[in-house]
Amino acid sequence: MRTRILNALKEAKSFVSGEFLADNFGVSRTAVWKHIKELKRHGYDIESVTGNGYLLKSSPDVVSPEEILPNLHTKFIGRNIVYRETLDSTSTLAKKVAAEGAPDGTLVIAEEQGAGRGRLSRGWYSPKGEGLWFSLILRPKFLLPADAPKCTLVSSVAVIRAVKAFGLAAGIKWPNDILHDNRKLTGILTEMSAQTDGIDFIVVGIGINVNIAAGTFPKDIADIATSLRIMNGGKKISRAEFLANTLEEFENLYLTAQEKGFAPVFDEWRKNSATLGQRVNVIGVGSGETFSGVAADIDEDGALLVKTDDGTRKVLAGDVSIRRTEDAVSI
Ligand code: BTX
Repeated sequence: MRTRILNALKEAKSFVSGEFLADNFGVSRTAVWKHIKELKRHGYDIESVTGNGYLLKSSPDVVSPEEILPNLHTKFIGRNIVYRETLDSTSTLAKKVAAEGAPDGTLVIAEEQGAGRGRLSRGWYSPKGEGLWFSLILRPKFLLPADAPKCTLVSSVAVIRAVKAFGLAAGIKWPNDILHDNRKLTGILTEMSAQTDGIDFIVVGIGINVNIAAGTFPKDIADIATSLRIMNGGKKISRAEFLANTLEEFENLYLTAQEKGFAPVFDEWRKNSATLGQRVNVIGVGSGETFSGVAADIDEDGALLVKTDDGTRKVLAGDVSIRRTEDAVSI
């Protein structure tokens, strides 16, 4: 009800009477007033004038369902939203609610994460209100457990499309980073719960540095991180709009993969790759084995094909850390 009242105020762009809202939504004027009070408590600046009603003057910069849903035109991605102001990790909560039966496409999103997770127990810096820190729950009947890493590639193409829609540019570093000027803009963490006979659910966790200002990243990542705001000459970008764009692109790509297979998605991935054609060092996690070669292509599994002096080696996501040989720092 609160969302519907808010939408009515947003659409009107002028005063709306309490009586009109009450009649329209079949509730009492006192109930309307209570919802307005609640919206004000959440940071909406609403003017109330006796005889005129309510006027929405400004909305807070939040990624609550009230702000996301009016912008979002998807069939199932993000239609069910779990929103928190603060969380340890959206992926940790997503796995919990997925195990409890949350529907396909559920979005778990937070304004800030206290313990955002990267791969291999690394951390992910997730300051309040300055980025998009979210996880999607997927229940793909058309995929086998071995296909799960392909969702990382789908996600990176979705983010690239959204970046382009805002007039900016970035490239994909295999398997899970979006870079601009060789600095990390986005990280993607794909996790799965599966049985021998199929996938129970996949959680794709995506962290996008949206409005983090130049010079404010913590020291340890100051030289390797960037944000859309920095790329946009210091101008802020609407997180709710960027999210809606990313989710719509994700759904389009996911449905394409379901109907036609991953080939068209992988072709777009190749066109936006910052890895292909580069000389890379591959570092086996656990095994510690290291080799170098030229990143030649990705195959039909989304694995990276690296040409070495001894032939072509197939590199699977999750097993390796990969660096351009000329990179001075590890990212
Ligand atoms: P990764 O292991 O490839 O990258 C982690 C590394 O990236 C860190 O060790 C650090 O060097 C660097 N880093 C940390 N925070 C940032 C940042 N904000 N911007 C740029 N570089 C950074 C990448 O793992 C996968 C990250 C997924 C994060 C999302 S957020 C929503 C969801 N919830 C959750 O806990 N994780 C995912």
